[in-house]
Amino acid sequence: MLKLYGGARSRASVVKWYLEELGVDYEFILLDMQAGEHRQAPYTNINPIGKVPAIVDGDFTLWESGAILGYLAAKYGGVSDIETRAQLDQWIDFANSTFGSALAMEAVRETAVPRLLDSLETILSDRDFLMGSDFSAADVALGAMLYYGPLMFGLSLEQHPIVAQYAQTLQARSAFQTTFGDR
Ligand SMILES: N[C@@H](CCC(=O)N[C@@H](CS)C(=O)NCC(=O)O)C(=O)O
Repeated sequence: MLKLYGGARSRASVVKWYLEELGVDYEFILLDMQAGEHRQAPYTNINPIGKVPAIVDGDFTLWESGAILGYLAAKYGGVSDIETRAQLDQWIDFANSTFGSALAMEAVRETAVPRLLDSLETILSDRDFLMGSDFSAADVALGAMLYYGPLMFGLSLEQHPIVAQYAQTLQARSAFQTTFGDR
C-alpha cells in the first residue's frame, strides 16, 4: 500500500487531500516533527532533505508535494498525455512556487498577491477549475494555498469574488473535508 509520510499539520495534507479525491488506498505515517524525526534516519533514507511530505509507492520514493501530485495524477488520475501533464505541472508550479512565494514573502506580499489574484479572477471567470471543466491535481495545489493563505498569511479574497467562490467550492468537497475538516 502507498505510504504517505507527514507531520501533524504539514503539507502532507495537500497530498492526503488528493489521495482522498482519487480513492487510492494509503497509509499515513505520522512523524513526530517536534522530536525531529523528519531530520533523522530512517526518514532521511526516504527524503534526504528532511522535509515532509514524501511517499513510498512500492519501490518508488518521491518527495516535494508538487512532484507527488503530478505523479499521482499520472499514475492514478488518468493523466496520460504529455501536454496535459505539462499543463498540470504548470499550474502546480504556479501554486507552490509563484503564488506560494508571493504569499510567504512579506516584502512583496502586498503587491504581488493582488496581481496574481487579479489574473486568477479573469482565468476562473470562464471555467470551473484550473484545467477546465474537470477538477484536477492543479486545483489541489492552488486550493491548498487558498486555504492556508487566510490562516497563515492574512490573505483576503474579498476583492476577488470569483476566486473566493472557487476556493469555497474546493473546500466543500468531501475529500477536502475528510482531510482538513477537523482543524
Ligand atoms: N516545497 C515543499 C515544502 C516542504 C516543507 O517545507 N515541509 C515542511 C512541513 S509543512 C517541513 O518539512 N518542515 C520541517 C523542517 O523544515 O524542518 C513541499 O511542498 O513539499
